[in-house]
Amino acid sequence: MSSLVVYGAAYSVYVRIVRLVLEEKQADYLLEPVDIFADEGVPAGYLERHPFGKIPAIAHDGFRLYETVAITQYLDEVLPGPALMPDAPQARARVRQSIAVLDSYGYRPFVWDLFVERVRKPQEGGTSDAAVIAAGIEKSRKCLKALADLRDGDAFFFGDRPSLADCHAYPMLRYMQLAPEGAALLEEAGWPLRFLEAMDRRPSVAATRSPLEPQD
Ligand SMILES: N[C@@H](CCC(=O)N[C@@H](CS)C(=O)NCC(=O)O)C(=O)O
Repeated sequence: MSSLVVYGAAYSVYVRIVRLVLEEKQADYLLEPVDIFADEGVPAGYLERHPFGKIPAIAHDGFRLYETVAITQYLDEVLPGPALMPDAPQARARVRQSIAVLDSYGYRPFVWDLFVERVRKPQEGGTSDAAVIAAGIEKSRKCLKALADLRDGDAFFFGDRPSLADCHAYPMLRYMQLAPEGAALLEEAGWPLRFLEAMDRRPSVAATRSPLEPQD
């Protein structure tokens, strides 16, 4: 039996992306806690797994890998279960393009400028910066429009079942939804609500719920 360890924390967007892929593949894995935001800093030894001190990293039968896009494509190729990449080269390119757009233009405004600034900062005793949120709204709107232009599915990004693009988008859009300004943008765009509803019905989402989401 193969061994698969994910190093990271359940609150992390990028760790959840990897775990969504694993759950969609119905793979067995162990989540080994690594808290890179600990007061003492990145845990001793973890830099051997990830020289930049970020999460996630994985070990699969001793094969070490970091960087989420490399991890998810590797897992999709080596694990049994439904393929999370389409067959056609142009469709595969669209999946990769959507992921690159999410990483390059979505993650910062969706997660940091809206969710962290509006929700997490006050929870931790800080004060939200209205200018950061205002700029985040504009950047998020632009990114949601770009993603809308790439998608060809109704609920899922491509076709009628999840792909790596859906696993990549869900944790970012879910956090964004928890900020009122984020929820309003998702409603304005329309498609993200259908996407989130479809993903919310999947066992993979229930199995990877973030401790930072409302617990009901
Ligand atoms: N390029 C990395 C990004 C991973 C990343 O940013 N992870 C966040 C947690 S969601 C992190 O480790 N942040 C710690 C830091 O930036 O110091 C990947 O794709 O895996």
